[in-house]
Amino acid sequence: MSGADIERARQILTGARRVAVLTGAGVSAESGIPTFRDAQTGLWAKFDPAQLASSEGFRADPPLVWRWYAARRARVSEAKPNAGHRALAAAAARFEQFTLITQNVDGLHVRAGSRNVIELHGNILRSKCFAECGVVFADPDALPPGEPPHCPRCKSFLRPDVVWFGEMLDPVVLERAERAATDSSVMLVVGTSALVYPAAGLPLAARRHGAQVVIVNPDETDLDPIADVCVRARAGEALPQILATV
Ligand code: BV8
Ligand code: ZN
Repeated sequence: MSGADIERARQILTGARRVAVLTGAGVSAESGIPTFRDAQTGLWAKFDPAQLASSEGFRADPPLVWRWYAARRARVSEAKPNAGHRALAAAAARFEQFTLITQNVDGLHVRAGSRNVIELHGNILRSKCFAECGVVFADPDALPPGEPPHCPRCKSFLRPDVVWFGEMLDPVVLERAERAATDSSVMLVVGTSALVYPAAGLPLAARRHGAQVVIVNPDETDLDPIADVCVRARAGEALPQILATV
């Protein structure tokens, strides 16, 4: 992590008026939640996450998929927001417009105090009726028993209220994210491999509308070529330094 990159990122954000942030699993890694990349260690190593995170996967084996989400939900419930989440929450008030767009379903940005968070892919702590009859459980502790439990209204299965591969994002949510990106003068991209669409298209859209792009990621990503600066560091280390005095 070069001081020069931190300084460059800080310069770009200092004085910026409209900031949009896109985060991925990397921002929660320091909270002990494995990224998608390294999620497949241990128990779930033999499963393809895109297969588990799909309606085909759920139909093929509802208990398996439900248990996978239950295991992830338990990790999320134990986890605490880290310095990266907190730096983003604290920085918001310093900008005319600050929109936090996340691919994460862990709810840690909101728990860190961030407002105006756009959860592109839903939230793992919520469950809903697989048949979309409208039943939603916001509190995992209120879930009926069963793996998966049955919907109390139509007896179909319950499923996690997340966007699965092959499923459309909520058009209202996506439209809000696209507007925040194309309105922004700076787009901060933190902890994402930028391989999943339409989320990965947001920094490109921001760039096309004249925004400067700042990336924070210890590794290279496909987005690096469009960035004004790539800060090769972990979010929990870099974000407090970049955002502290802007
Ligand atoms: C859809 C919720 C209509 C569920 C998720 C265009 C081109 C190609 C493919 C497509 C396309 N359009 C659509 C597709 C298909 C597909 C897609 O993008 N496939 C990919 C794999 C190629 N998209 C969809 O299916 C979307 N729906 O488009 O519907 C449609 C349908 C079919 C065909 C056409 C159109 C729905 C996508 C949403 C799926 N749901 N999550 C759940 O969580 O269980 S996606 C899920 O995976 C996450 O939400 C996230 O989006 C993604 C994982 O990416 P990251 O978060 O970036 O995590 P990753 O582990 O990959 O990387 C971590 C990064 O952090 C790394 O770079 C690492 O270096 C860095 N890092 C590590 N530690 C740190 C760190 N950084 C900072 N600090 C650290 N400490
Ligand atoms: Zn139902």
